[in-house]
Formats: sequence, structure tokens, C-alpha cells
Amino acid sequence: MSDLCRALVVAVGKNSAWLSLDGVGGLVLASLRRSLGKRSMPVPGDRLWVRPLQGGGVVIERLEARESSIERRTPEGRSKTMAANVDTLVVVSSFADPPVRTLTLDQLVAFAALHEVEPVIVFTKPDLAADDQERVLVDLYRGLGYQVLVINPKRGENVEALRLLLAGRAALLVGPSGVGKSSIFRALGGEAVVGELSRRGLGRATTSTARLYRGTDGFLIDSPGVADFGLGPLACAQLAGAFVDLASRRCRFRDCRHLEEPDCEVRRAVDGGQIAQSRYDSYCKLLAESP
Ligand SMILES: Nc1nc2c(ncn2[C@@H]2O[C@H](COP(=O)(O)OP(=O)(O)O)[C@@H](O)[C@H]2O)c(=O)[nH]1
Ligand SMILES: [Mg+2]
Ligand SMILES: [Zn+2]
Repeated sequence: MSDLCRALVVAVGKNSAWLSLDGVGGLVLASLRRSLGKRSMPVPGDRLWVRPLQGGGVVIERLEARESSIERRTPEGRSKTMAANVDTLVVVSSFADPPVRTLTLDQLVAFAALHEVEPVIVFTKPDLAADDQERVLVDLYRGLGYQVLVINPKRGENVEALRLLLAGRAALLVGPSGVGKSSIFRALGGEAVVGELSRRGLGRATTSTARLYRGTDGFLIDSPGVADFGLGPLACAQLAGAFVDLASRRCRFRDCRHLEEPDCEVRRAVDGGQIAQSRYDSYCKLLAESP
């Protein structure tokens, strides 16, 4: 089978997918053969093997097994694969328009921990930030040990720092609609790909599904907004384990939920200011929401 080429999935439409062939510039459109089956629909970040056709085009022969996948939960409770083989989740929030929602931010950071991918926290729209807001949020999340960057993708501020941070990584941009994910994607070079996609007919499908930009080393995936980025059913201990500031506390009861239990070290740390109130509030809300 020496004529097979390895490829990376860039975007997936209804019946076809755009692929980037290893070692070849540009993109090729491949039709999704029925034989791949619905269960093995490719997603951005998937690796597969294709057979080039005479006269151009390729046929997908097989998908490689995924090393990992990012599953999001729909409001109906179904699980949907968004991206494959990702090692970094770029969690984007804007200081304003829409305002920072720490619940969503903490949920996505916990989501990264649960998927065993590294979160990188990005704040956008520093030009719209209120006094002190930038310092408080950056200090909070840096204090938890996360990589945090403040970026203005419209003006290009700190875009190079993000490029360096993401070099060699397989990253997925996530965050609410309107925070600047696509602006970051374009600022890092994704524009050509997206332009190509719409010009050559994948059309509107790409605005509602994820799409990938392949760098020299690694890739970046832009995803649609994450209104329904649920964590799914979780035990207390699992959820608390995904909050770095809660995970290390040893309460009197080993199965402490950190709610009303006596001698709770988490609540003591919240009262003493070692755990931010907003982080504890996020934990409580996510625990209450967990189906
Ligand atoms: N003022 C300001 N606007 C920004 C910044 N970053 C992005 N925007 C604007 O925010 C809007 C939403 O951006 P978009 O990238 O589409 O967000 P997405 O929904 O997360 O993909 C656009 O009008 C951008 O021009 C920023 O740093 N400052
Ligand atoms: Mg977008
Ligand atoms: Zn406790």
C-alpha cells in the first residue's frame, strides 16, 4: 500500500472533509465514503490515510485510532466529539462584551483537567477592561499555576507570545461566543485556511463546526461557541479533583463535599482568603448542576 498518504483533518462538512496531506502544502477535499460509517466520522485533529486519485482528489482509506478526543455534552445529554488528538485547551474569555463569566472559565479549566489536557487561559479585549479587573483575574489564575495571557487579537498585542506558547502543540480554542476565538485563530495564521474553505464551497458548514490551522509543528482548532459544554455526570470527588485549589485540601471526612460538612478545610480556606470565593462558587454551581 505504498501509494497511501497520511493526512490531518482540517474541517468536516456534511459529506466531505478538508484534509492537509503530510508534507504537501494546501488542502484537498475528500468525500466521506459511506464505508467509514457514522460512528467513525472524522473530526478536526484526526489523522487518516488517503489514496490519491488520478486526476486529483483523494479517497479516505482509513482513520487512525485517536490518542484522545474532546467530547462535549449536548443539552440532550448526548456526547459529541469536537476534536481529536488535542493536548492543549486554550480557554478564552473577554474582559467585556461579553463580560467574564468565571463559572464558564472554571468549568472549561475543569474540563481540561478531566480530559487530561493542559489549559492555557487567554483573556481578550484588554481595551475594554474595567480598572483592576485585568490584574485581579490574571493574578488569580497565575496563582493557581496556569499559563495566562492577555491578548488583543485585533491590534496584535501578545499574539506572538501565544504563538510561542502553542508551538508544537495540538490546541483547541474554546470559550463563549464573541470572546475573540476566531480573531485569535486568524491572528495566528488561520485566515488563509478559512478563506479557502468558504471560497471552495464547504461554505457555511464551517462556521458551525470546528476547523483547524496546521502550523509548521502542531495545530490550532477554532471551535464554535460552547453554550452547551457540559461536564456530564461527575462525583463530588472527581469535580473537586479538577479544581487544583480544592484538590489538595484534607477535610475531616474523606468524602466531604465541601458544602455543610463540619471541619471542612475547603470552606476554611475560602473564609481565610486562600481559595477565591469565585472559584468556590463555581465548584458549588457545577456540583449542583451535575446530573
Ligand atoms: N475591542 C476588542 N474587540 C475584540 C478583541 N478581540 C476580538 N474582538 C472583537 O470581538 C468580536 C467577536 O470576535 P470573534 O473572534 O468572532 O469571537 P468568537 O465568537 O469567539 O470567535 C469581533 O467583533 C472582534 O473584532 C479585542 O481584544 N478588543
Ligand atoms: Mg468564532
Ligand atoms: Zn470539605
